[in-house]
Amino acid sequence: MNVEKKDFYGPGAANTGRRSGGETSDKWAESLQSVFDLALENQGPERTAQLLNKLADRLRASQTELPRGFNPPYVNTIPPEQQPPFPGDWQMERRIKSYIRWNAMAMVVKANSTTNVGGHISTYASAATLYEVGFNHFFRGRTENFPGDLVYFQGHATPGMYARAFLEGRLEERHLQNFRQELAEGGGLSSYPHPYLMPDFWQFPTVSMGLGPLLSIYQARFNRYLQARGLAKWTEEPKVWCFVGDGETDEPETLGSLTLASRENLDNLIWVVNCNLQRLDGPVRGNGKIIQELEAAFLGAGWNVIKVIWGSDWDDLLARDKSGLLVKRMEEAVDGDYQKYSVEPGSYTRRHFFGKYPELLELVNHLTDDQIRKLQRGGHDTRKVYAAYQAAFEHKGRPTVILAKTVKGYGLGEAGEGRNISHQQKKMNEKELREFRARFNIPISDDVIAETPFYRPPADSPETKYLLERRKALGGFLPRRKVNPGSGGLDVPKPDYFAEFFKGSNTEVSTTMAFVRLVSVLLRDKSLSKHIVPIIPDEARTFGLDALFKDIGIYSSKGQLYEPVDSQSLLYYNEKKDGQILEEGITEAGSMSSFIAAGTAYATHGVPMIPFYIYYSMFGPQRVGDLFWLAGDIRAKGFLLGATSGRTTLNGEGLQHQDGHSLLHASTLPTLLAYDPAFAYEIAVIIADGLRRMYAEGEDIFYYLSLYNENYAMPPMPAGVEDGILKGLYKFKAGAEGKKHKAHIFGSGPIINSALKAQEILADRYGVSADVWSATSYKLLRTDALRCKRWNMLHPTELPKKSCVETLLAKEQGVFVSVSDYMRMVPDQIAPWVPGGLMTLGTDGFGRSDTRARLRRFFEVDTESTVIATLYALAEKGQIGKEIVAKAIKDLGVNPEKVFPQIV
Ligand SMILES: Cc1ncc(C[n+]2csc(CCOP(=O)(O)OP(=O)(O)O)c2C)c(N)n1
Ligand SMILES: [Mg+2]
Repeated sequence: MNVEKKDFYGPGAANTGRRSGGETSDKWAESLQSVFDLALENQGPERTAQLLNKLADRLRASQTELPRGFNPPYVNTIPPEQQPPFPGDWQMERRIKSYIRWNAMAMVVKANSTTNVGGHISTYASAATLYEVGFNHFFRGRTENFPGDLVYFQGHATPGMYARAFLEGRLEERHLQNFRQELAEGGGLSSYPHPYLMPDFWQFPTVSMGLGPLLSIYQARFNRYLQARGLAKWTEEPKVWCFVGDGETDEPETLGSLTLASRENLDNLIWVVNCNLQRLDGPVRGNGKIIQELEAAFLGAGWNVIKVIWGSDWDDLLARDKSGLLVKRMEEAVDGDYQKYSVEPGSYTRRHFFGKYPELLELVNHLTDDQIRKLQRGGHDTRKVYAAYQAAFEHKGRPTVILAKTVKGYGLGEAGEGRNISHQQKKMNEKELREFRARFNIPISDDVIAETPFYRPPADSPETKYLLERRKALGGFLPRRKVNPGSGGLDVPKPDYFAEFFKGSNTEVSTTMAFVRLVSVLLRDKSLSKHIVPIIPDEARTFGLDALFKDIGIYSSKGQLYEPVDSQSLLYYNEKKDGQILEEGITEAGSMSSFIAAGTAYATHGVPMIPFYIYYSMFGPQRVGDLFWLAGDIRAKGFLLGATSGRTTLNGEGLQHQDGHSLLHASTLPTLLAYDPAFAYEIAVIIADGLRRMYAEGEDIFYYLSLYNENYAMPPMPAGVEDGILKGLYKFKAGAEGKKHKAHIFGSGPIINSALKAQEILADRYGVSADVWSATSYKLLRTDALRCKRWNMLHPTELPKKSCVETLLAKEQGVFVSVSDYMRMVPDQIAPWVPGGLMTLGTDGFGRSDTRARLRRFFEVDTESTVIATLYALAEKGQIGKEIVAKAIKDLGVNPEKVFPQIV
C-alpha cells in the first residue's frame, strides 16, 4: 500500500476527516473486516489478538495515539471450552451451601427478633458460592509444615462463616444464638472478624473497608520477605486470598497499592471482588459497569484479571449468537439495568434486555419467562467460580483478581434480593421465610418455621461427612487463628545488655540518634537480630537510619539490577534479595500494613518478628489512625517510633509537620503503651522491657515512643528509676535544699530541659525548690489511676487502693506543673490525681515555621514560661504574692499580651 504515511496517520487526521470519510473509508473498513474475519476463522481468537497487537505496535511506532480505554468484552474471561471439569459433587455442595445460607440468615433474623443488634444477610447471600468453592476446594488449613492459606473474609459476610463453622461442629447453637451479643452469659460471636475478641477464630480484621485489601497485598509481600530471609517455615507457599466488596473498591486504600502487588510479582495473592453491583445505599455504578471499570484499573496496574460474569446457562446463548449482538447488548446495559433484571420477572428481562433487538428475542424464544429469570450470574455458578479459582491458583508471575458478578441478597426474594434496601435487611416475615426454605430446600417444618430454627444435618449425614472430608483433605478448618505455644519465648537481651545507654554521654545527641544506635546494637545480638524488621517510609536519611543500609540491606525481591549512583559512598543505597530493611517509599499506610504483617507473624507464621517502624510522627495516627486501631485488634506486636516529634522541637517545618498531639491519639488505643522519653537510658529501659513483655512473655501489646531531633548531652541513669520510667513518672532531679517554697515540674521529651533550667532560676531568684520529674507516660499513669478508682468505687468498704500517681506524690509538698511539647490535654490526663491539681503547659494550636526558641516562647513551653507558671501556681495557693508573678513576667521579658496560640 503506497500511503503517504505522515499524512494518513498524522495527528488530527481522524478529526479533520482527511481521507477518512465517505466511501473510501467504508471500503477500507470492509476490506479490513474481511481480513479480520479470515484471520479469526483460520488462526483462532488468541492468535488474531496477537496479530492485532503487533499491528497496534506498528501504529504506535509511527507515534500515533491509539484509542484508549480498550476494554475486553463484557463476558467471562475463561471460555467454556477452557473450563476444567468440576472435581466435586455439585449437588452435595449445593445442599451444604443452602444449609449455610439458611443458618446465616436465621442468625441475623433471630438476633433482631429480640434485640436490635443488627447484622447482615445480603452480603453473604450474594457471596455464598464464592466462599463455598474456596472452602471445598482451595483454602488450605494450617498443618505442621504449612501456615495455612491466609484468607481475608469480607467483614459483612461473617454470618456465613459462623454458619459454616456450625455445620463443621466448631460452633454450637448457643454460639449462634448469641451472634452480636458478646456480653451475654457464656459469651457470643463478634459482629465482624476481630482477632482481639475471638483470638482462636479470626485472623484478620476486615470490616473497616479498604484495610483488608491493603493489608492483604503487604501480607503477601511480607510472606516473600520471610522466605527471602530464610525464615519461612513452609515447603509450599501459602496463598493470600482477599474477599472485597465492589463498593469497597471506592476506598482509596483498596486500590491504592495495586502496583506494588504486580511489581513484586505476587502470584501468591488472589483477590475476589464480589460484584453484586450494590453497596449500602444503592448501586455501585448505576450508570456504568463496575466490572469493566475495575478490569481496566487492574489491567493497567499489571494484574491478571479473570471475569466471571455469566453462569453456564448463558454459554449456549453466547455460542449461538454469531452476530455478536448479545455481547453488544450485554455491554450496552448498565449496572442499574442489571440490578433491575434481578428484581423483575423474566418477562421484563425478555422485553427490555433481549427485546431491544429482534434477533435477540429470537435467541431466547425457546426459554420460558421463568427460565429467563433464572439465567444465572457467574458468581453463583459453582463451576464457573471453580474454573476462575483454579486459573488464579495456577497463574504464575502476577497477582490475580477475580471479578465475580452476583446478586446482592441472592435468594431473599421479595425480602431483599437485588433491592436498594438489601444491605440493611435484618428481618423476614413468615411468608418470606417459607419462600426461602422452599427455594433452598431446607428441611424445616411449618410448625416451627416462624421461630427460624437453625438446621444442622446429623453427624453421619452425607452432607456433614462430605464437608468434613473436604476440610480434612485441605488441612483443617478455616478461619482459625493459632499461636504456637512458646512462640513468645524469644531469648531477649536483659536490661544490662544496654549498659552503654545507662552511662550517659557528654556528646550531644538526640533521642532519635540514641534509638538508631540501640537498633544497631540489637542487630548485632546473635539470637535476636534475625527477628528484627526495620520499616521506614522514605525518611531513613532524616533519622540517620541510612547507617543501616550497608550492613543489613534494603529488601528487594529483584536484588539490585543497577549500580547505585552512590556506590562509592559508605552508606550507599544497597538493595538485596535478602535485605532486612523494608523501605516502603512514601506510604505510611503501606508501612503500617508491613508493621502489622510483621507484628502478627508470631501468629500467622509461628515466627515472632519484631517490627521497628520509624516515621514522621505527624503522619502516624493522624494520617493512618484506622490502621493503628486495627493493629490493636489484630494483636500486632512491635515498636512504633514517632520521630521528629514535638510541636516546637521540629522547628522550621510548620503547621503540617509539627506534631503536638500523637500522644493524645495514642491514649485512645487500648493495647498501646505510649511513651514520651527524654533521655537515651529511658529509651533503652522501655525497649528492653517491651521486648521482654511482648517477645519473652508473649503479651499482645505494642509500643509507641516519641523520638525527637534536638541534640543535648544524655545524662547517666539515676539509681532505681527503671520502675518509674516504665510506669510513667519518676523524680529525675531534686530541687535545691533550704528554700522557702516547694514545687514540682513534670517534664517530657526534650522539653524537660525547660524544666531543668527553670529549676535553677526558681531556686536562684525566687526561693523556690523545684523537683524535676521525668513524665514518660501520662497514658499509663491515667489508666492505672482509673483502674484503682474504679476498684475503690466497687469495693467501698475495703481498704482503698492507691494509684501510682497518688503513691508517688502523696508525701510531696507544694505545687505541681507540667511542661511538654504536646497539647495540655496529654498531662491533663492525670490532673485529678495530683494533690492540689496540675498546672499544665503545652503546645495547643497549629504549628509555625520558626526557630525552637521562638516557637517555645510562642507556645509557652520555654524556661521563662515554666518559671512563670510555677510562680503563678504558688500564688494561686496563696504561698507567694501575685505581684511576684507580675514582676517575674517583666523580668523574664515575657509579653503578657502576646497571642494565645490556641484558636477556638
Ligand atoms: C471504612 C468504612 N466505611 C463505611 C462502612 C459502612 N459499610 C458497611 S458495609 C457498606 C456497604 C458495602 O458495600 P460493598 O463493599 O459493595 O459490599 P457488599 O455488602 O455489597 O458485598 C458500608 C458503607 C464500613 N464498614 N467501613
Ligand atoms: Mg457490593
